[in-house]
Amino acid sequence: MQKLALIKLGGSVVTFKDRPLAANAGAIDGISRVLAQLDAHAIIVHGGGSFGHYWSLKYDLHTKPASYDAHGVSVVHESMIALNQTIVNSMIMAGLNPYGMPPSVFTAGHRPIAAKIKQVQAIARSKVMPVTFGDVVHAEGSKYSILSGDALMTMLAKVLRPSRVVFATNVDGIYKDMASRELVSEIWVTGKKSIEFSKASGTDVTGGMQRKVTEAFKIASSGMDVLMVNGFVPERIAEAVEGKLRVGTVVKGGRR
Ligand code: IP8
Repeated sequence: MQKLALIKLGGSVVTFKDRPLAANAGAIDGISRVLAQLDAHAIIVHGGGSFGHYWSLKYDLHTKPASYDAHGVSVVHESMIALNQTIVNSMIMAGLNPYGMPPSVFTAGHRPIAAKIKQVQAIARSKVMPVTFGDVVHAEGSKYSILSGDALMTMLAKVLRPSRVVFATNVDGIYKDMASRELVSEIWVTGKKSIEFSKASGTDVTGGMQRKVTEAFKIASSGMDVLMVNGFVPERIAEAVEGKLRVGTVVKGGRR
C-alpha cells in the first residue's frame, strides 16, 4: 500500500504574512507542482497566514472558547474558505485531485471524531487529496474558538499514524538559536523537554513557530518522526516524504 503523508503548509508559506489577505501564489504553485509528483497519498493541512490571523486579530478571536463577535466568526471562517479555494485551485491546475474541507467535518470543537478522520484517510487513499485548514470552530452555545492547523496535525497524526508527518514553514527547520541560525538536523524527544523560544512577532493568534514545535513534539512523543522543512524550497517536502531529507530538522519519535 502507498505511504500516507500528512503535510502542514504554514501560513507564512502560503500567504505573505505582512500583507493582509495576500496569498503567495508562487509558493503555492511550486508546492502544488511538487505534490503532483509525489509517490504517496497525502492529507494537507494549511494555516491561516494573512487571511485567518488578520481577521482573528481584528475581531479579537483567540484559541480560548468564548462568545466572540458573531460577525468576526463569519468573516474569519470565510477568509479561510477563500484561502483554501486558492490553494485547491492551484492544486487542480497542477493535475492533483484536492478536496477542500473545513475541520468541522472531522472535529467537534477541538475534539477529534475518529470515525470521520478515518473517512478522511479513505478519501486520501482513493487518490483524492483532502485539504483542510486551521479555522474558527463552534465550541458550545454561543462560544467559538480558533483551532490551529498545527493542532489539527496532532489530531490527524494520532488517529491515522501516517508514515510521514511534515511541517513546511518559512525557515529551514529548528535553529539552535536565532543568533547563529545553526540548523538542528535531529532532535530526540525523550520525556518532558523544555525548549526556549525567542520572542515572536504578534501577528499570529495561535502561537507561530512555538506552536508548531510544541505540536511536533507531541506527535513525536507518540512514536512518529516529524520532519520540519522550508516550504519555500518545495522539493524538500518531497524529500521529506520520500525519506531522503537533506536540509531540515527531524524530530525523532522512535527509539534511539
Ligand atoms: O495558522 C489558524 O491556523 P494556523 C487559522 O495553522 C485561523 O495556526 C483562523 C487563524
